[in-house]
Amino acid sequence: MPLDDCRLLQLPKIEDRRGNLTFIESHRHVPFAIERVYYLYDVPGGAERGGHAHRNLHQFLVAMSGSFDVKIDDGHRKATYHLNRSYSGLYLCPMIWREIDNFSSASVCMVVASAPYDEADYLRDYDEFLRLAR
Ligand code: T46
Repeated sequence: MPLDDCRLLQLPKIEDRRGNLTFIESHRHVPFAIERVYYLYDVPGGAERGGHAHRNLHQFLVAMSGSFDVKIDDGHRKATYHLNRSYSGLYLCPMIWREIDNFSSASVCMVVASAPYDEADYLRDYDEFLRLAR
């Protein structure tokens, strides 16, 4: 099941009296080649992001600051992850419906992705997603 492939991944954390350092390398820390990075920030209280799935995209979400919830659904089962660390994140394989909410103030959601932005890769209709996922 795709939901079983989605998992929390720990990142390297280099602790230093000057501050901590974390890094992400393709295929070493995430199971795909990184082609894009984007981030959600200045998210107002009560806002929800996502509400779609991707046909082929692999992603890795990290709470760079603050916290938020990621609700995932593979058409058969659902799970919720609370992200609140900058040295771990949630890997999402293709064909996962996701909704992101419960953003804390000043939270930043960074996403590393396996491909450039492509609207054709999105499934934005839940019924269509279910039809393809089942
Ligand atoms: C996802 C969640 C976690 C671009 O032009 N380039 C980009 O790389 C992205 C990600 C978005 N956009 C444009 C497309 C829309 O006009 O930015 C606008 C907002 O995108 P969207 O409504 O898809 O944003 P979210 O926060 O609902 O979803 C985003 C990602 O699109 C999606 O892949 O999994 O963050």
